[in-house]
Amino acid sequence: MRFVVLTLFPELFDTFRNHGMIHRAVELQKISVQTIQIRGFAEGRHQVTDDRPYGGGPGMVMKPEPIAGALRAAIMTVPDARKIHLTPQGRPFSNTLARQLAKEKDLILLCGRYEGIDERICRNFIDDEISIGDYILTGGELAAMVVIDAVSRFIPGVLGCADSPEDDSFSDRLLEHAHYTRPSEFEGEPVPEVLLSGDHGRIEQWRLQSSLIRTFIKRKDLLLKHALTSEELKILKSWHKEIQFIIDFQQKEQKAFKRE
Ligand code: 4FV
Repeated sequence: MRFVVLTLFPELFDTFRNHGMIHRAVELQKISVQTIQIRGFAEGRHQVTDDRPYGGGPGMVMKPEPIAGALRAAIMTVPDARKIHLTPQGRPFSNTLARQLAKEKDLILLCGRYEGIDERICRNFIDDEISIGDYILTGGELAAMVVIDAVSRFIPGVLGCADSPEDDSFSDRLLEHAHYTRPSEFEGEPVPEVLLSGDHGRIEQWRLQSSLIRTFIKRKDLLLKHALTSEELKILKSWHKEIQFIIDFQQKEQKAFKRE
């Protein structure tokens, strides 16, 4: 997949492109991350890319002409690309959306700055608006990097063979189980014995319980968002039974205590 990023700060992507999984994926030619300097399409000696908002108000707005020029140049390079604008107005980004986008041929990512971009670009050039979260950034570049990183993980051959995006948190609806590695004892705290047992059945069961309890404690919303498997439901019911037993026991104790 080719990612073409339209930005006023292309140098921000140099470090991103040259490290870790992204660098490896570029080396393996699984992805490419090309940047286009929007200012290169601005008129005049000062190549102005922003102006005061019509109707007054604080801040500046990105002018439509330089962005339109940059978009047209990008479309020449990647004519079948999906054109995405990173903005707080956009669809919430997620692993599910990342998996969907990974099926596209190429992606054009438009990074805004200042208060935002002229609405006529959004209306006439953009296929999708995506937000990485309900907060305001100073620019869309970090959001573009988030999208490139998460989408690239779903491109075959990008993650190491053992590693599959299908084992992620959120991929199978629950938070990931707890992870441990050597040493088997760290500052007096041992690794759960089951993980050293070599018994893959017991390890799978432990990991499923670990995912469920972490999701229950940290992200209950996910348990109401996705269908659980019968195995997962069985575990929740067993916990429910155990908790009910404890509640009944405690209530009996309190009654006995009051009687005394
Ligand atoms: C953003 C977000 C974001 C808004 C004004 C850039 C900034 C500035 N992009 N998810 N949240 N963008 O805050 O994607 O132009």
